Amino acid sequence: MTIEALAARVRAGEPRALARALSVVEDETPQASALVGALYPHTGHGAIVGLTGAPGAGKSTLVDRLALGWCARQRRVAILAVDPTSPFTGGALLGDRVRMQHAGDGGVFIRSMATRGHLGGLARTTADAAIVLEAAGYDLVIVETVGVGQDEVEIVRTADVSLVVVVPGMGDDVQALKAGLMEIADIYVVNKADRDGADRAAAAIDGLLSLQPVAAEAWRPPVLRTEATSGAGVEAVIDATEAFLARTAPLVETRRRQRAAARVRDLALRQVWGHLEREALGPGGFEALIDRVAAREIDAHAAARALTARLLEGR
Ligand SMILES: Nc1nc2c(ncn2[C@@H]2O[C@H](COP(=O)(O)OP(=O)(O)O)[C@@H](O)[C@H]2O)c(=O)[nH]1
Ligand SMILES: [Mg+2]
Repeated sequence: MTIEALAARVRAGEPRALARALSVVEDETPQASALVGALYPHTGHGAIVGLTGAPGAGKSTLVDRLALGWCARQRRVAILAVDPTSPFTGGALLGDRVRMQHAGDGGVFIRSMATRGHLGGLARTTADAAIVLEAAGYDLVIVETVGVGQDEVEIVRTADVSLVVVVPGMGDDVQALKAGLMEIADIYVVNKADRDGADRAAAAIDGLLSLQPVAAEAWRPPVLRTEATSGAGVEAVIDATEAFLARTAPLVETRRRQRAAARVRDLALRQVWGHLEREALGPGGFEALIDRVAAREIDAHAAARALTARLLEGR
C-alpha cells in the first residue's frame, strides 16, 4: 500500500490502517515522514491531554474513567499508554489493558507504546502518533506515561494540557514534584482519595503552589481529588481540563509553537547527522575519527570542525 493510500484510509477511520500507520511512526520507518506530511494538514482541531505520575498512582484507572466521561460528552477519544517500566515483558502494559477495559469496550481507541529502552525516541514518536490519531478523527488524545525521569517529562511536554497524578502518603514525592513535575502540571489530581492522607497531600501541593509566583494571565493549577476506582471526582477533572484548554488558548498556542521549534531543530540535527554518517563518513568512518582523537592525533574540536567542513563541501 502506498503512503497516500494509507493516509486516505487513516482519514477514513479504518482501524487496521490506523494501527499500521501508528506502527510506521512508532518504528520511525523511512515512510514515517511522508505519512506525517500527508496527515498533518488534517489536524489542529484536537487536543492532547498528558497524564503522568508514579507507577501505581492509578493513572490507567483514571484514564479509563476520563475517556468514558469524555465519550459521554460526545468527544472521540484515543489513549496512548506509554509504560517505560517494562520495556520487554509488557507486563505493566497488559495491566493497563485490563485497567482500561471499560474505555476499550466503550469504543475508545487504545494503543500501548513499548519503549524498547528508547525513551527519547518515544517522546519524538508520541507527537507523530498523536498527529495520526487526530487525522483519524480523534479530537482528544490522552497520553499516559510514568513521571519519573526527564524523558518522561519530555513525553508529557508533547501535550497541550498536563495532569499530574499523586497519591496520599507521598512524603518523598512532594520533593520529586518540586524537582520536575511541578513545572509541567496544569492540573493536580490527588487520586486514591478514599485513603487516609488525601487532604494532607492536597494541602502539601497547595503549599508548594502558593510559593510560586503567578503571572498575571496565568492559570493557577487546581488540586483535585479523585477515586478512580469508583469514578468519584472524575467529572471535575474533565471540567478543569476543558476549562484550561478554553481559557488558556494563547498559552496552548505558545506551547505548540515551542514544541514545533524544538521538533524542527531536533529533526534537522538528526537529518544532518544522518547525512554525515552516510555520505561524508561512510561505514566505520566515525569510529575511525574517534580513534584519532583517542590516540591524541587530533583534538575533539578539530575532529568536529573536520566533520562540519565535509558537510559544507558536500552542499
Ligand atoms: N484505593 C484505590 N485504589 C485505586 C484507585 N485508583 C486506582 N487504584 C488501584 O491502584 C492500582 C494501580 O492502578 P493503575 O491504574 O494501574 O496505576 P498506574 O500504574 O498509575 O497506571 C490498581 O490496583 C488500581 O485498582 C483509587 O482511587 N483508590
Ligand atoms: Mg498505567
